[in-house]
Amino acid sequence: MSNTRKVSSDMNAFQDLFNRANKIVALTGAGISAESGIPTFRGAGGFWRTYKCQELATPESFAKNPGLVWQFYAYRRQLVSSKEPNLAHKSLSILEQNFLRDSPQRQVIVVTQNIDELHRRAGMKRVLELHGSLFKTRCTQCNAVKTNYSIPIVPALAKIELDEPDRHIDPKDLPRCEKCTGLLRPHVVWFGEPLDPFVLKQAEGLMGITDLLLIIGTSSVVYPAAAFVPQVAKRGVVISEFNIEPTPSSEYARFFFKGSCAQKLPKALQIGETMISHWG
Ligand code: BV8
Ligand code: ZN
Repeated sequence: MSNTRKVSSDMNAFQDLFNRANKIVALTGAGISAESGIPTFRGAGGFWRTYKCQELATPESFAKNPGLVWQFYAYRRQLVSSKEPNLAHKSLSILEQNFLRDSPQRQVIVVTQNIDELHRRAGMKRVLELHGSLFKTRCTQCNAVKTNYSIPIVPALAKIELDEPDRHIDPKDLPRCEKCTGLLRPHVVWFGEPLDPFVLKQAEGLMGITDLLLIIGTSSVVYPAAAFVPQVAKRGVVISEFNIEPTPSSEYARFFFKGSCAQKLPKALQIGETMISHWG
C-alpha cells in the first residue's frame, strides 16, 4: 500500500477537528512575524549586511567580534520595536482569551522559535520561548539575566542602519553588566548552543500531551524544534501546517494551508473580523 497519504486543505474538516481539540500547541517560526515586516532567516531574509544570519548567531562570532554581533542584535531590537504583531499573532491570543472565558477546559499554548516577543505583545499569555528573547541580556561573567527594552541599549549602538559600514566599537562601550561590569550578550540560543534544559523539557512535555499541533511559519530545519513534529506525529495526533511553501514537516501534516498565516490562521481558528477589530 503506497504511503502517499493525502494531505488536506479542507477548512471544514480541519475546523471539525479543531473544535474537538482541548490541548492545542502552536509551534511558530519566523514566518509568523513576516507580515509584521520582520525578515525571516531563510531566503532573502537570511542575510544581514553581507553576513549570513546563521553565522552571526553563534558563540564563535560573538567571541571573535562582539561589536559586530551586537550591531546585528541592536538592529533587530530597533526593527522589532518599530513593528506590530499581525493577525496571525492576534488570532492565537484571541483564541486563548476565548478559551479562558468560554471553555476553560480548552487550552492553546505557543511554543515559539522566535525571539521577537511579538506573541507577548499580541497579548498571548502562555508562550514558551525556545530560543530566548531579543529583549533580554545575559552577563558573560556572572550570568545575570536582565530584561532590557532600551533603544538604543547603549549609545554606541544607536541608529544602526542596514547599509552603513560595520562600526568598530570599543568593547568598553558595548552593553556591560551593572553588577560586575562584565560584557553582556543577548540572552538567546545561538547555533551550536544547547537550549535551556528546563525549557526543552517543558516543550517536550507539551508535545507529549497535545491533541492538535499547529506548525506556523517555520522551515522546520532547525533542531531540536524540528524534532517535535515527528514526535507528535508518532502519537497519531493531527498536525496542521500553515506556510507559503511545503517544509520537511509537511510529510507529517494531515492539513496544509498554503498562504500567508496572517490570512489563513484567523479563518482556521474561527476568529471573526469583529473580535480582531476589538482586540487591544
Ligand atoms: C543545538 C535565536 C546541540 C538566535 C535561533 C551542524 C552544525 C552545527 C549545528 C548543527 C548542525 N546540524 C544541526 C545542528 C544543530 C543546529 C541546527 O539545527 N542547525 C540547522 C540550521 C541545520 N541547532 C542548534 O545549534 C541548536 N542547538 O543543537 O545544540 C548541543 C547540545 C549540547 C551541547 C551543545 C550543543 C540551537 C538552534 C537555535 C538557534 N537559534 N534563534 C537568533 O534568532 O538570532 S534559530 C533561528 O532559526 C530563529 O529562531 C528562527 O526562528 C529559527 C528557525 O527558522 P524558522 O523560524 O523556521 O524561520 P525560517 O526563516 O527558517 O523559515 C521561515 C518559514 O516561514 C519558511 O518556511 C517560510 O516559507 C515561512 N513563511 C514566510 N512567510 C510566511 C511564512 N509562513 C506563513 N506565512 C507567511 N507570511
Ligand atoms: Zn555580571
